[in-house]
Amino acid sequence: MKNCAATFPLAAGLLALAQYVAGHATFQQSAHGSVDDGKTCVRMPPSNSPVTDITSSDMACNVGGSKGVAGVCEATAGDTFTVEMHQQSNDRSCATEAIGGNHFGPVLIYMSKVTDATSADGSSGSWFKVDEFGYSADNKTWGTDLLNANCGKRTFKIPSKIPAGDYLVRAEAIALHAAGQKGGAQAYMSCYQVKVASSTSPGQVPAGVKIPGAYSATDPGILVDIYGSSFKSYTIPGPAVIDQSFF
Ligand SMILES: *[C@@H]1O[C@H](CO)[C@@H](O)[C@H](O)[C@H]1NC(C)=O
Ligand SMILES: [Cu+2]
Repeated sequence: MKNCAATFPLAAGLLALAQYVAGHATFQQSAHGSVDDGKTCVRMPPSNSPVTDITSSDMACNVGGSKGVAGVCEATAGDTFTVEMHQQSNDRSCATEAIGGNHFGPVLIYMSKVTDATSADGSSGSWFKVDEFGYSADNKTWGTDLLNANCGKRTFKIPSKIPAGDYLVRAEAIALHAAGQKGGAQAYMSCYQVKVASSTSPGQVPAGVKIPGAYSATDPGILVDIYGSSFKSYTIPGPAVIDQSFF
C-alpha cells in the first residue's frame, strides 16, 4: 500500500473484491455532544476509496454524495460534534486502525449552511472551515495519527454564533504517503446532514469557499513529499479556520 494509486486500475476491474481496500477509510459515524448518532445522517460513500482528482465534484461529499439521505442529526451551536472514521463499513472497533498505517495526513472539518440538509447537493454552498489538524513537528504527529489514537474520532466545536438551521458537515482526511507526485494525495471525505439549534439570533454565516475549488493539485499541502529530507513543517490546504470570535 505504499502507493495505492497504482492499485486502482486493477481495483476497477475487480470491483467486488476491491470495494473496501485495506488501509483505506470512510468517515461514517457521528455524535452530537455525548449522544452517539451512528450512521443516522451520513451520506455514506459507496467504498472506502479516496478521491484523487482534487478538481472533481466528488471532492464535496465523495462519490454519490450530492444525493441526500433521510436522516438528519441534531446539533447545538457552541456544543461539540464528533465525526468518526473507520477502514471497514461495519468495523467500529477501536482495536483496528481508523485509517491504515502509512496514510498520514491532515484532518479537516468544514460546514456549509443549506436550506434543506436532505436535499442540498453541496455544490452551491460556501464551505467554511471549523477545525483542522495538520502536522505537529514537535512530536511528529499527523491529524490521522490522532484519529487512530482516538478510535477514529475527531471532536470539534460547532461555532456558537452561527444561525440555527440546516448544515452539511464535511469531514475530510488527506493521505499524503504518495503525495510527492502530482495526483498522489488521497482525499477521504463524507458529508453529514445536521440541523443546528442556536440561541444566537440572527447569527452570521461565516464566509467560505467552493469545493471543489478550494484546493489545487500543486498546493503545498497537496503536492508534498513528506518523506523528503527537506520536509520540516506542513501547510494545511484550504482556507484558515474561521475567526475565533465565531466560537
Ligand atoms: C502532539 O502535539 C499535538 C499538538 O500540540 C497534540 O495535539 C497531540 O496530542 C500530540 N500527540 C501526541 C501523540 O502526543
Ligand atoms: Cu491508500
